Amino acid sequence: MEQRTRIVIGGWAAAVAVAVPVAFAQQERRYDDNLLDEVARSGAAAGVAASSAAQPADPMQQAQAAAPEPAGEALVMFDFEGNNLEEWAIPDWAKEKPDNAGKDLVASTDFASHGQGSAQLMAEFPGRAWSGAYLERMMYVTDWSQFRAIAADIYLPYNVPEGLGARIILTVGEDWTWTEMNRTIPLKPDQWTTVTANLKPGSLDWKFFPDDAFRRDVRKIGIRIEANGPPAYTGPVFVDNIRLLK
Ligand SMILES: [Ca+2]
Repeated sequence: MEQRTRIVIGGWAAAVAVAVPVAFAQQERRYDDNLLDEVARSGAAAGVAASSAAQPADPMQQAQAAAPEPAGEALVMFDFEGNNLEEWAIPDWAKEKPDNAGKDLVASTDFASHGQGSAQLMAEFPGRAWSGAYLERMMYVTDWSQFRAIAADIYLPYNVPEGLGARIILTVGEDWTWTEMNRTIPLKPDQWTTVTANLKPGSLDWKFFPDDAFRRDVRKIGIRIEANGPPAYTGPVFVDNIRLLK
């Protein structure tokens, strides 16, 4: 078993990342920072359960839910259930930028693509120059080599003008390299859009061609909702079901 210990800068506790095959329980498991560690300790090799990507609680949400994953299984990392933002936040450095459009982040049950809760980003896009609303979270156990892709669902209310888009951004490796998707995925009003990025070596989804080390040392995960000029929009954007795909 490969074990490596790293000291995370910025006051975070030292984290141990363990490279092991990832096992799934019989039912879909909610990701937490100890999951891969748990698997390593137990040596479990449980059967792989298919993920149900959308299990909304009421018919209204069902109509708006994202399409199920076409193949493979998903490990849900962040589901925002139980009024829990799971350490996602708009970082202070982002709030200080003149082109920041992110005002606040709260847990919500107004819309969800998975379960009943989501993260509600309150945004203020001025509709003039480029602006972006960025939210992020530190990762602790960071070896994603078992996974081919990362995905997140994003919902815009019906009254949002067309023109907003989203990217996933990862901060990877010893040098904390900022790595964003090389294009913005367009978001549609009144529906969930799944933003997916391939994590495999040679993936075309990033601003460089990653090698396998890329997905072995992910330190932060971020999502940015952005507008390249228009539209002007003040209101909520919902994020849910951030997951790794096998
Ligand atoms: Ca959820």
